[in-house]
Amino acid sequence: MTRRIVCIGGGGHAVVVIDTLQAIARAGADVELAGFTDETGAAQPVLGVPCIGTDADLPRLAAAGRLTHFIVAVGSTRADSDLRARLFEAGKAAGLEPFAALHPAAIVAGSATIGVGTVVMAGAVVQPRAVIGRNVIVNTRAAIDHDCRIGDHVHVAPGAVLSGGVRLEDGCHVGTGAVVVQNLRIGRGATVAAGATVIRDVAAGAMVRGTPAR
Ligand code: JB3
Repeated sequence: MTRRIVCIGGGGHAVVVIDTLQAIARAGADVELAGFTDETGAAQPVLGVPCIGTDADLPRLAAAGRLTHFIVAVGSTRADSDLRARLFEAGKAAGLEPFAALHPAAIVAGSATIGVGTVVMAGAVVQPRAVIGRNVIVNTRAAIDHDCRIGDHVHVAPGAVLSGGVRLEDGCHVGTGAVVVQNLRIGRGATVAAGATVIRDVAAGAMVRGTPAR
């Protein structure tokens, strides 16, 4: 059955999510990108995909069968760290299923587990026995090595590297190009700044930066 997918959000992150879904469709998956929602409900098309309203329209569109699945396509959460989690719950409350989108040019080991609603962008690598939660962003060229465990609503930004056995708790953000050495734990909602090198555990809610990160 065709999955009719809506992206929740229509900004910079949505461009990459939409391109990923278009690549998946070109590779032969039975998916249709029905549109995106944003705060205005009246934005210009993105890569040819129309804005179909605001999030308030989702229950009606789901009930009419025009949509079956969703992806949270808002990436930036600096002003509101729970936004992606809230939008995930809103999509489900509208009666839609979260869709996991793996770009055909991502490498995902057969023994890795990818949660619902998670996106794995082009050039990312997810190694054996990694377990990735729900509504996670594994952004462009990020590397998740063997046995990592990643919670829900996490963002691993472009080019970030997690060595083997790293644990990221729910809602973490690992910034662009950051490195986390093996077997460390990054606590719930913590932020690792872009370019940081993390060599010890990071407490829940903390923000660390620099090399070594503190
Ligand atoms: O660096 C990279 C590769 N990507 C960045 C990404 C992680 O974060 C990107 O360059 C941007 O810095 C940022 O992308 P994002 O999150 O799409 O931000 P922005 O381009 O500012 O667009 C935000 C979009 O979210 C706009 O279309 C808003 O209308 C929409 N939005 C905000 N709140 C919402 C809501 N859309 C819906 N449907 N519902 C909301 O509650």
